[in-house]
Amino acid sequence: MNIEKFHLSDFNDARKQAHDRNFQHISEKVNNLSEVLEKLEEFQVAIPSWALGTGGTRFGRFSGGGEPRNLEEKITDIGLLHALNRSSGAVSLHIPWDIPENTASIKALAAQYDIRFDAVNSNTFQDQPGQEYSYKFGSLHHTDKGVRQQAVEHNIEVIKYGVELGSNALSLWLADGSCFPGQLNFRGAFKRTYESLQEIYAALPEDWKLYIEYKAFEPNFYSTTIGDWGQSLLFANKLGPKAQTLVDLGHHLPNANIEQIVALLLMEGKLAGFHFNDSKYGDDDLTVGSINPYQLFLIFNELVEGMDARGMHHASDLGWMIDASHNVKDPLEDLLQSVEAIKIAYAQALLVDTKALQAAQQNNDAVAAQEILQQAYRTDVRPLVAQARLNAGGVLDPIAFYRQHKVRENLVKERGLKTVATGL
Ligand code: AOS
Ligand code: ZN
Ligand code: ZN
Ligand code: ZN
Repeated sequence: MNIEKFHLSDFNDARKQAHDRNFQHISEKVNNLSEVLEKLEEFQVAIPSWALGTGGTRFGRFSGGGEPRNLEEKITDIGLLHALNRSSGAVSLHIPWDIPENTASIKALAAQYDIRFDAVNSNTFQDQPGQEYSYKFGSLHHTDKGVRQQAVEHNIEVIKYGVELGSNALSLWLADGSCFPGQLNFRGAFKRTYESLQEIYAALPEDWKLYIEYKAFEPNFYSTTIGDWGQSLLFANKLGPKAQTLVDLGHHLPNANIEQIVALLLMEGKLAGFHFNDSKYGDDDLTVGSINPYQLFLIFNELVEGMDARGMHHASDLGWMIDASHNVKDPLEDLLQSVEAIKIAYAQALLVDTKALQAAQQNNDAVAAQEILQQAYRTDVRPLVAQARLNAGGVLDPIAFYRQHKVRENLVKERGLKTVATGL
């Protein structure tokens, strides 16, 4: 499905007057307006190849129809998102769910939509047809050297795909752990994982990063071998400068102070980036900002302050990816909402009066500190985000456009009603 340029401008023209009023109102209050707009325009969030279909539950998949049937159609869907919001110019690929049969042509297709390849994800949490060893009892931590070797080789193969596509990071999440006390020797599991990771690390090209994701529980319910940021950071520190810790927002125990974790990892130069999502209970993988947008803002506040302190470039010095997937929404509308939530939190963080906040902290003035943060958080920054999108060639209201132009209906017509995309 092609979104013609004239559709976009017709749509924007009809909304321009109302938008201008809102934008005028907020621009009077922002003193670094052009800087904020520029940063918002530049900021891109990678779309995971597994989130373009419904899913996210072990208990059933309920396709809404028109789901992408192959990698080409997934790239096309991301191209559609990017055309609307100009902020989804990257894809995070999962191997083997989305093996590119012809990397050159996939790369060319992505370039056509102005999409680059973010971190590539390996999978040693499922058995694939024809594979020699089973991952039932883990992969990189397995007691059997043969299983570990198979998992290492898979990761090296994923790196090779990534190199061909122009990616520069391997994102690694392990389901390895144990379900019952006594099942696993923790130190043994850690040491074996470290040995396996060393082999993968050694296969990284010069300019590549290894993102080490952690997760408190699930699918293992007693211990996870990379269960928290401490364990991930231990590995990352031992391995070397290319290895960093990836924070998936849904992978913490309830009420964890994620913004503090983020601040410290960033300070140590060990923050790889994010898997954005939201959750109420665990790894719910819900739409970003749907449950706890204040937490998201507090995380971005640490990011902006911490990245500025280290002279880092917001848009490109960390990996920004969504990792969410569920059954009840149209996945494309859901992704538009997620990207929007991320940009809103980022915009709010850019409005924080950092100097005043630092002064309040210096004086132990908790009241002033809260006022400063909430002043930014309670500002309606949506017109800023919309203006940045407009400047970049997108539409003022992506979801309204999507519905008005019956994008899903068109995709169903093109691809059929009974389609199930690969993914969780
Ligand atoms: C699993 O819980 C992790 O969030 C993974 O990052 C991801 O969902 C999976 O690896 C899909 O590639
Ligand atoms: Zn994740
Ligand atoms: Zn997860
Ligand atoms: Zn998750």
